[in-house]
Amino acid sequence: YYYREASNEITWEKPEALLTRDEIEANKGDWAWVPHPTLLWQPARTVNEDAAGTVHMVTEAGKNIKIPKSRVMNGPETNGREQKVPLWPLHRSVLKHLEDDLVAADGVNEGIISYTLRELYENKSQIYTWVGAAHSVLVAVNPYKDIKGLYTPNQVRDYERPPPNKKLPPHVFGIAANSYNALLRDAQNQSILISGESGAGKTVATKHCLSWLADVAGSESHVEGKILSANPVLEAFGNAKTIRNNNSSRFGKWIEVYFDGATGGICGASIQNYLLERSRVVYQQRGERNFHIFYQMTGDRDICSRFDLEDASAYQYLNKSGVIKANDVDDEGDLQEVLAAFEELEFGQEEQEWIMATTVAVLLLGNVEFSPKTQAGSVQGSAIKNSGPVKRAADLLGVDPEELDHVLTFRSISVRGEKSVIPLDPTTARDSCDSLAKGIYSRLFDYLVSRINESLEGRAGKFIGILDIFGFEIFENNSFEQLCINYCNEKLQQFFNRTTFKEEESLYAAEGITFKHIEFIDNQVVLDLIEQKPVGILLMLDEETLVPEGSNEKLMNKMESQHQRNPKFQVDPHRRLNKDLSFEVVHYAGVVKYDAELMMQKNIDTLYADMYACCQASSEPRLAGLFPNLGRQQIKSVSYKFRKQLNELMDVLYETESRYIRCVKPNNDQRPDRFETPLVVEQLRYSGVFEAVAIRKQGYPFRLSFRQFRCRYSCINQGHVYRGRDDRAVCEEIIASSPHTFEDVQFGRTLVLYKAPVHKLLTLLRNLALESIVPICQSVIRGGI
Ligand code: AD9
Ligand code: MG
Repeated sequence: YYYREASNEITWEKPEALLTRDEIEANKGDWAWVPHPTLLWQPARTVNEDAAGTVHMVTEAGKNIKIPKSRVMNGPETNGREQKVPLWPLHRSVLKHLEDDLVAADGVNEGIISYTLRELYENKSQIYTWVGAAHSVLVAVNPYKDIKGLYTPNQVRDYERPPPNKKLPPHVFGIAANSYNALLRDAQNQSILISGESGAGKTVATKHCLSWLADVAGSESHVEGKILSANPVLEAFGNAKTIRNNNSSRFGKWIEVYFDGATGGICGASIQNYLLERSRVVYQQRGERNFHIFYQMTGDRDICSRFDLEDASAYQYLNKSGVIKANDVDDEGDLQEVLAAFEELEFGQEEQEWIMATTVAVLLLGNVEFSPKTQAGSVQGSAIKNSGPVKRAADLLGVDPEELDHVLTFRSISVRGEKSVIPLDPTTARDSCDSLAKGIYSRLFDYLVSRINESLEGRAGKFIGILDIFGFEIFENNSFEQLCINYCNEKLQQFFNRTTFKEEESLYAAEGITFKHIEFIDNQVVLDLIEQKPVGILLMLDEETLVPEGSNEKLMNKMESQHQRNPKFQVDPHRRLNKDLSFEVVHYAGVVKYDAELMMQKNIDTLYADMYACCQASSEPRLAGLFPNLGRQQIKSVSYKFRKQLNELMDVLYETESRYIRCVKPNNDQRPDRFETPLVVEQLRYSGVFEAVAIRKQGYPFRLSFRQFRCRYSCINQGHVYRGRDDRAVCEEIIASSPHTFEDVQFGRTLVLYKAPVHKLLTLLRNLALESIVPICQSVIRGGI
């Protein structure tokens, strides 16, 4: 529908139509989205099209532009699928009345969605936008600055008890509040799924949800204080400065907060962690840091003297990446918070001492140096050059220093049942020392999580679960880690599509209205490619990891012959010639090229048996406890463990009512006031926002109770008096007695349901009605009443 401003009359033309070239000619002056060099899309109106194939247009700012027809003809519609689409027509009034709900906006295209988010962000400092009137999906754009008054106690209270007659703006507290209210009302478990790429604001959003719940549902046992205290500990050991985020979480987490059914107060919580980035312990790329805790400890005078620690620059695991001090990271202050959190979580003194000692031991393992041992002119293994770090590490770990020395330089293998010991050359010895450091650190992290869980008083009652997990990743080089992460996102995307769609249909059924079956994209084919037994990529990888002669190359060949006909799996036809070990997966968010070069190595999570036994024999019961006896079949791959965790999580999620926060990063420089549209649009596509808007729009995205509808729209038929009548009858009459035709309005049991074009028409008529009423009111006021 086009609202022609000039004549101030409403003309009703083809709804949602896309103009053809001929129509562009015939519809001169209509608004449309056209390409823009930096904003991606801008609104402009057609003037004419010349014979040379150029379209002449005028932008919103009055600038004349010319666009080759070819550019105009190719616009990516909805979620990025390329279509032959001419100009996207646009409702002029949209630019005046920005909606804070993307479903209420005009169409599902990049133009309107990015325009809405940008205008709200830049001109109104409004970082939150709803997707749909159900307020179960929120888009949050990271402001990279504190927005005054956004998270005050007043705001907390407003979302707890919404003031009558005040429409609250979209807010992360709104998501928390909706979850909490639904939990109390329906006694059903709830979930909040937070996604977005690194630095988008997931962890901050998680903290806002938790702090809102703690403020509103705090209990006498003060367990909410402990829940908030878990964070500094987890962040010290699990977060690090990366080039994308100075405080990047290097693990995923799922927190369940439990509520007492009778009082509504918090009564406990539990945390599950996923895929800690262990490799960071021994290596960081330039400009990044190791986990915060190492710098916190080496920067503290007291801790340094207690553990005989030197400055961070003295440690190989810390001094290779070029950064020791990170901007905006207050290592000293954060350490004090960690220590206070340990107290709050009731970690004993001796236990805290052990945690620190183990952390120091990991650091010392990085300083062990190996020199070649030569025999008869050839290298025969290695010897430890500097005994200091090994002795000290052994002491802190409670293991025998000679034993540690031995397991670092030799490995026992068994060939056909016979055991023998082989010496390790310096490079292999260094690698295996690194794997010991990673093995100890990641187990220490698991230990912290399980101790925090003990302190959080466990599970009872209904819960709200919050998921803060890595978003979809496409890097230049993608490997095993990205495959796991993207697999996880693929799963969550399926969950999102299925539940959104199911929710829509069950609402229509409950309202007793007729509806068309909603189409949605199910990504089961990609999921099968990755996880199906026994030929999914991750299963084939596990299989290859188990066979003695397995190699990444053989894995690649097997995958190729198994999946060559699968449309979601692609390899370069010349790959064997070029010794290329890469394959592509067509994910819902885009095509990702994975390198299989190190897949097997990355999938193995076991320490060499000797090292394992050495730690198991530690005189420190806590360390020994991290290395339990394993039966052979218990030695599982990283992928196996992650798949198991993920499937368990999915089972839990399918039993909850879910809400979503899609976090978006407006620029790559962590700077305020800079909104780069192409970057934002890309993320919206990855997080399925276009799909979400499309699903909601297919159904009846607008639903008001009879009362709400009556209050809002009885003004459109001026002169009609509805006083004293039933709400439903009034609603029906508002629609029936209007001179305009409303297509697709449904009256359910409790709601009026309708689509975007009807919403637009109603809003327009209401605005026109109010405009004509306001002057009367003003003249009445001026008249002295
Ligand atoms: V990562 O995948 O863990 O690397 P996150 O968790 O998505 O990432 P995080 O929440 O850590 O990102 O946010 C990054 C930074 O953005 C924060 O340290 C803040 O400086 C900034 N930020 C995020 N959200 C907000 C906000 N609502 N208001 C102000 C914010 N600043
Ligand atoms: Mg984070």
